[in-house]
Order: sequence, then C-alpha cells, then structure tokens
Amino acid sequence: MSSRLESLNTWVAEVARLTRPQAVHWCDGSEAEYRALLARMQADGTLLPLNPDTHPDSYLHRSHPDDVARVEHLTFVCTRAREDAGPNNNWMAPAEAHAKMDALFDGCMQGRTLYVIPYCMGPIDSPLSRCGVEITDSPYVVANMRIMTRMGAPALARIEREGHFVKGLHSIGELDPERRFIMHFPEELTIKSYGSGYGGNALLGKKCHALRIASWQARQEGWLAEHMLIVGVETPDGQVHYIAAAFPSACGKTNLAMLIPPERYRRAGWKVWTIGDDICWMRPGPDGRLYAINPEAGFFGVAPGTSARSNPNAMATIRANTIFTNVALTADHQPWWEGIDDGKLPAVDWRGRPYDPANGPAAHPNARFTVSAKQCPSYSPMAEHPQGVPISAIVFGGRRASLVPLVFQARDWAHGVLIGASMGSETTAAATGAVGVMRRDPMAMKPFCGYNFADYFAHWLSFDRPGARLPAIFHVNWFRKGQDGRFLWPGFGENLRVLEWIIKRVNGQASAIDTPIGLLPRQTDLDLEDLPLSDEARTTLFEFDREGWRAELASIGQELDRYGARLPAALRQQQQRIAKALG
Ligand code: SAT
Ligand code: MN
Repeated sequence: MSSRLESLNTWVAEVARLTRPQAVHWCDGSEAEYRALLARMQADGTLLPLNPDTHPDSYLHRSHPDDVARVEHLTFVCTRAREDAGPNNNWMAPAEAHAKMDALFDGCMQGRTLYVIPYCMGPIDSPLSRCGVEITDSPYVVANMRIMTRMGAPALARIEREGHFVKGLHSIGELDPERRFIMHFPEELTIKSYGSGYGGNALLGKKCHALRIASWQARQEGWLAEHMLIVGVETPDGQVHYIAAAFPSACGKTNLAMLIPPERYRRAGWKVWTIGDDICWMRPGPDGRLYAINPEAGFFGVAPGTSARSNPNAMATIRANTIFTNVALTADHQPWWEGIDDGKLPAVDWRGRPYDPANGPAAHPNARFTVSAKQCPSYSPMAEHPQGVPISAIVFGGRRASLVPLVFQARDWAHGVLIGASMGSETTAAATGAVGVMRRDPMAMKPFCGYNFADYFAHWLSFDRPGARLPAIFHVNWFRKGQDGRFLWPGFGENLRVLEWIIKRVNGQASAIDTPIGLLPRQTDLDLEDLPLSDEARTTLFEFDREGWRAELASIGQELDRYGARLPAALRQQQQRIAKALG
C-alpha cells in the first residue's frame, strides 16, 4: 500500500532506505489489524494476556527495566536559533541533531517491520485537530497509538486532503539508555525518537506532537496547546461548566477528570463529565470564549494509587480491552499495583520476578494503563464535538506540601499568567530522576513547551485583547501537609467542593477576600459539610502566610530572571506588584 500524497510516499521510502526494514506495513486502524498485532506480540512475549475472566482482552507489557519513564535530559528542541528553544529546553543545532539521529537510525530496522501510522489528534472532523504520521518499528507503539489517537484510514484521508502532516520517526533501537534521544524540529514539524519504547518517548502523537510541536504551531496560529485535563461540571440546574486544569505528570489529572461527586452532591444533581485527562488544545471562538478539544482518544494513566476509592471511573474504564505496562500480577494473572486496595496480593513484580518486598514496590511507580476514552463511564459526548467545549475556568496546581493554600483566584488574566508561570511542584516518577524535589514547572509545561518560555508567556498574555471573554484563572493545591506530614485535604471526589467555589466565582455567586496573592475563599465560602477536617486543616488550607509568600515571590523573581530581556514586561510587573503588596 501507499498513499495518494507523494510527499508522504517519498518520506516513507527515504526512511525505509535508511532503516532497512524487512517489511513495510501501512496501518489502516482496523480491528483485524489490531488483532493481528496482538497475536504477534503474544507470540513473541511482548504482551502477556491477563486473566480473561476478570480482565477480558487485556494485556501486560513489561518494558526494559531501564526504559520506564520520560527522559528529560535526553529530550531536545532543535531550532535554528538557540534562543528560540529557550533556557527551558535542551538544545542542539538541527544539522547536528539530524546527523546524530540518522546515524542511529542507519539500518536499525533490519529484521523488523516498519509500521506507518497516520493519525489525527482530535476528532477527525474538527477544525482544531491536527494530523501526523508516525513511523515506528514497535508493534507495542502501534497498538498504543491505536488506543490513544484516531489512527488509520480516516486520518490518512484527512492528511491526503490537507497535504501536510507532522513527521515522527521512531525506533526502539537497542533500548540502550546510552543510545537514546528524543529530538524535536519544530521549524520542520518533525520528531525523531530513538532508543525508548516508553509512552511519552515513543507514542509520538502525545507529548512530542500534541504538546512540543503543537505548542509551536499554536503560537504561530493563535491558539494554545496545553498540558491540561478538561472536565465538565454539571450543576443541579443542568448547566455544564468546562474547566481546564494544568498539573504536572502524576499529580492527579486523571483523577480530577473522572471525579465522582460526593454522595450529597450526587443526590443534589451534580454530575461530572470527562473530556480529557492530559492534553488540551484551545482557541478563541467567534464569541470571544476559548473553545477546547482533547486531542487524544484514550488515557495513558498512572496505575499506582488508582483504586475503587480514589478513581472508580478509571477502575470501570480499565476492566477490559486495556494494555497495562509495568504493573505487578496476582497469582491468577490479574493486574496489581500499590494502592489498588482490592484485598489481593501481588505474586509477580513488574519485572516478572516472584514478588519480594526487598526488591521495592511490586508495580513500577510509573506503571501505566492504556485504554480507550470511550470505555470511561463519565466520558462526555461533547468530547467528540468538532467545535470543542467553551472553557469557563483555567486551574493551575502543583504538589506543594507547605505555603500554598487550597485554592485562590487570579485578579485578572495577566495575574493568572503569572500564577501559571510561577507554578512549582515536587517531582514524581513520571520522569527519571529524583522524586519529591520542588521545582518550577510553569503551566506544567516545563518538559513539554516546544519553545522559549519567555515567548510562551507572551503568547499567553496576548489572548487578553478587545472582544475576548477569557476564562477566570485559579490555583489549587490538594497536597498541603500538616505538622504530622499527612495530607490536610482529603482530595479525590471532595475536590468538587473546590470546583463548586470556582464555578460560583465565575457566576458571581461566591465571595472571596482580597489578599496580595489573589482572591481567597474564607472557610465559610466553601461547602465543607460532612467533611472530617481537623482544626489544623480548617485554618491552614485557607490561610495566607505573608512571610512565606515574601520568600516565594523572591524565588519567583529569580525564576523570571532566567528569561532575561525576552521576558514580557507585563509578567515582571505582576511579580513586582505582588512583592510590593506583600511589603
Ligand atoms: O509523558 S507520558 O505521556 O508518558 C506521561 C506523562 O508524563 O504525562
Ligand atoms: Mn501528562
């Protein structure tokens, strides 16, 4: 097979000449093709079938033990001018990067099949969607891309109509961490990824395209590509408010996107609709509001910590047709992970060894599930709407054990951009490196912005223009800890109480107190009925600690200094205004 688009055929031929595969397969995305891939991977041990009685059509994949997370130190943005990549990215000159990668790709697919995956990020018929083609030698990547994107014949038809697409070339190579690079060429709409089979490094439609390359395209075309979940909250009067929220990897985006209202809210008629759990593309509509789509078609969620208590919708979603990566197994081949709370015991750990606590956790802390969004009980029909959903509020948040209150609101858009730009969070297992270290992660995009953060902040600020009806901006922190080191806020479904305040603020129905850092609720402004909160929680979660914030603003000032003269003056003014108000 080939395509009607000459530029696509030429590129595939070029890549085949370089990588020398044994066969070339153009993916049509059909069920038969998927079945054949699954059979092939079961035959060669890439996938192990799970217990068919409890988890029909579900599989376990064990990755190479050195290939379990994104590798930020091996991820590069290769723009002609170094400053365009910014201090927030590793940079390499495009010619050097191409030479390095092509040397790695030379002959790397010998004895393997080269798969051509045409895919569409977003609903096939949406003007907000963008297409790409990934070439890979990993059937595991093909299977995951089929779940995570609209892949195959309809995507190819759109690509042929449009005549252009993002090019992604991927090989698992030898899975050698010394020969592993994830390179982005935003000016050429090209990605080259070698040496890893892990999600964020290998499913190129996801972070590489839908965030790094798309953020670059979005800036040129006047929209935003963000690391955000999208959730619809239906109030008892039947109105649905869509909220987009940015949290770093493994900080609960999937849980918030699939939230189940507490019993009392449920009885009152509150409902929650899931649009997306990781990526949000939004752009101004004719009425001046921001309209958002989820470019993905599935969830690539963190398994550990997911349970019937923390995320019942996720548990229902992954009951069948799911690919699990690096989870543990029970004796009867059910998937198992720390925090699943199902009363069962792990028998075999994520590496396939008999479980022994001396070897560490049974499941890898970044173990994942890949599953179609359509299986999620709360999946919104609006997620397939070509025009997207109007966003009422944008929420930023991170893991902050101290200082940062449960929720506060930005005074205006520019202040909100500063709040996003100064986000901090403790690191998680989603990337290799130390866990639990506080780092600045502007808009949760530190690992994903495909260009200079200074220009990105300027792009965000540019949305505030005549005729715009922008969402209100908030900051939340579910992770505040008390004196005893335990979380003060119960989180999960109870987070709806915070969303309720946010929606009421948007509707002008809730009050707040004005502080130098923004608009804070008093504890009486939130519905805390039936919540077993300690006295410490009731005060700490709502307090504004002037001393602590002085130090925080100084640290934010230093962070902004990194961007030098390129930093938009409006952002600096916001920081100085707050620092001054703090005294
Ligand atoms: O990058 S992944 O898609 O693998 C997961 C994440 O870090 O958000
Ligand atoms: Mn993510």
